[in-house]
Amino acid sequence: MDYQMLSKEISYILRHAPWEYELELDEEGWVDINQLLFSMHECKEWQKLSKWDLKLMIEKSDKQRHEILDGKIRALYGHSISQRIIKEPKIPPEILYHGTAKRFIQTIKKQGLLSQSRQYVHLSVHKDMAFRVGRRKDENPVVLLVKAKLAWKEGVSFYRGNDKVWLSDSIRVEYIKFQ
Ligand code: HQG
Repeated sequence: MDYQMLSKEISYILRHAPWEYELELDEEGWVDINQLLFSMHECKEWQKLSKWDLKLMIEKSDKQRHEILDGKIRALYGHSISQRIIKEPKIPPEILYHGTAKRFIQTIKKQGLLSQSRQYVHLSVHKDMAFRVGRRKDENPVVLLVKAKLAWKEGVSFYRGNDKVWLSDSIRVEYIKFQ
């Protein structure tokens, strides 16, 4: 089993297109594992897929992208579907980081950080991880520092994705340090 490929497909389904597998997410993004397997078994590629494969996929992954609980599975972040995934607001750490491409900086300086095609802005706890996120789009990415606690104190909502990824609503320029 190619667990990386499986992880990409599961992310695609749970973040972007559950309907392609005739699935519906509940308001927190959960889907029943048996229903997911039933739909995926229709595909030749995933005919032998089991719930153990889903568990192994999570264990082997370089990032904590999905979680399993009580027979259900969900993506922890990254959603772009129009149905808003409900997250519980949490108090963020003092500082969070956002890695991005140089070519976006001028616009970010005007508009702040926007969620773009996703439901939330994605922020990293660690600077080196933000750098790697930015590397997806630019060989020499820029890492922005976000004054998360201050933004939160002034009314911006933050949510936890996993241990290393935080989500937020739009971040205005006044809370961003362009280093
Ligand atoms: C940029 C991956 C212009 C923003 C990663 C980013 C992450 C603006 C891009 C997760 C802007 C959106 C999410 C503005 C923001 N003007 N550009 N005002 N505001 N942007 O992919 O944060 O491996 O939707 O800087 O590791 O890059 O898939 O978000 O470059 O954790 O699990 O708009 O996805 O995780 O890009 O990445 P994305 P992201 P996985």
